[in-house]
Amino acid sequence: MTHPHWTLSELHDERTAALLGMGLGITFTICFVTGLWSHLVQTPPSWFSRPPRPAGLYRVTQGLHIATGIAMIPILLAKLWVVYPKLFAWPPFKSAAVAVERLALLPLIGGGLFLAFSGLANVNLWYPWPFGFKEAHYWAAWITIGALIVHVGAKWTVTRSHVARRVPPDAGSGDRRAFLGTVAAAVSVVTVATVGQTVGPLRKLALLAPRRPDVGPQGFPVNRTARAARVTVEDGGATYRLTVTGRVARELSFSRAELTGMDLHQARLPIACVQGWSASANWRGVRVRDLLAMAGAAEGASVRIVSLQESGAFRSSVLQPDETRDGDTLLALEVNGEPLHIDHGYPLRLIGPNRPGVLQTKWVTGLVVE
Ligand SMILES: Nc1nc2c(c(=O)[nH]1)N[C@H]1C(S)=C(S)[C@@H](COP(=O)(O)O)O[C@H]1N2
Ligand SMILES: [Mo]
Repeated sequence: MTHPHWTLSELHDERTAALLGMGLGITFTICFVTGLWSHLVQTPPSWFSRPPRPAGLYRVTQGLHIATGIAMIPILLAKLWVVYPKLFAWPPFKSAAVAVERLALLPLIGGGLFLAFSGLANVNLWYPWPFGFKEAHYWAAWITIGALIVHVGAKWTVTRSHVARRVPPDAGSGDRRAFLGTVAAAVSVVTVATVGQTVGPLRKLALLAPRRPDVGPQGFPVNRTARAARVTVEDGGATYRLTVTGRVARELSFSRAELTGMDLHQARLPIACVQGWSASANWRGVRVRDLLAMAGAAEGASVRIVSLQESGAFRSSVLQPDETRDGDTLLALEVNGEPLHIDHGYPLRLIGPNRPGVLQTKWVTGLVVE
């Protein structure tokens, strides 16, 4: 056992900062790319078509986004602790290059802390701010990566020589190892305690996950309950209808009993919530493409899915042509062999392959062909 006795002079050095910086650079890059992907699939521009396959892709990319985002927090705090004496070095600007490098630290540190804080708050469904989470988090990511590129450019040579060990290790290397070991241990602990929300065998260890993947009605979590969404199903569903309208040859309307009597299809698909938890289930329901064929809609149409929920961002979503064509894109009546619980979307919910959780619309009452 070494007794850590880190002193300012020994650890506030370039090598420690360089190694932590490498760790941050790698995790931030993974987090940034998976975040861009998430933004692209949630708000697809006209040139982009969300691929329905592989069915579990979004589950992996979003799981990585949340895992790397959380793993970064201890590394970021350690790095700030290591470099903070330098942040206040005087005079602030020795040359123009140093001035640019130091000015870029403001958006870098501010952006990094904002991303970590807003991301963690979102995972915990806590919105202590007046702006939209998605947009703010997205734009902060661009500002931060811009500042990061400037920073990496400025530090490249120094970092490389330390990582390649061209600079001989100094007297403080034992303490540094202990310090970095502690940071690595903290990263492992927070990672194991969060990835359990998407990696089944680790679920018992998901102590930091606000929603455990196996806890909730019918064995998986609920992000927004029917009560929170102010959805009620009157007369036990007797007056419920699903309508198919828009650009169709004939408009259709079904009761739940009529849907239950149709040709049903089963698929095992995950709900992969943007907030990092995911869970697979066996869904059974009507294929969207069968309903569209019955209504005489054009092949490969886009379809707006409308729910009984009257307000809120997730009350409606769009299926793109590749998704409506996919035979696993279902309006589910049952999950894991039982009729849907109202919090999972009874009387009817959308479930499709490789869609972010926010787009798996619950309490569906209408398909509008566009
Ligand atoms: N109408 C409606 N559908 C919705 C939502 C919502 O708020 N309203 N939440 C979405 C989100 S964010 C997720 S992760 C999934 C969760 O589905 P579950 O509650 O069955 O697990 O439903 C989605 N469908
Ligand atoms: Mo979600």
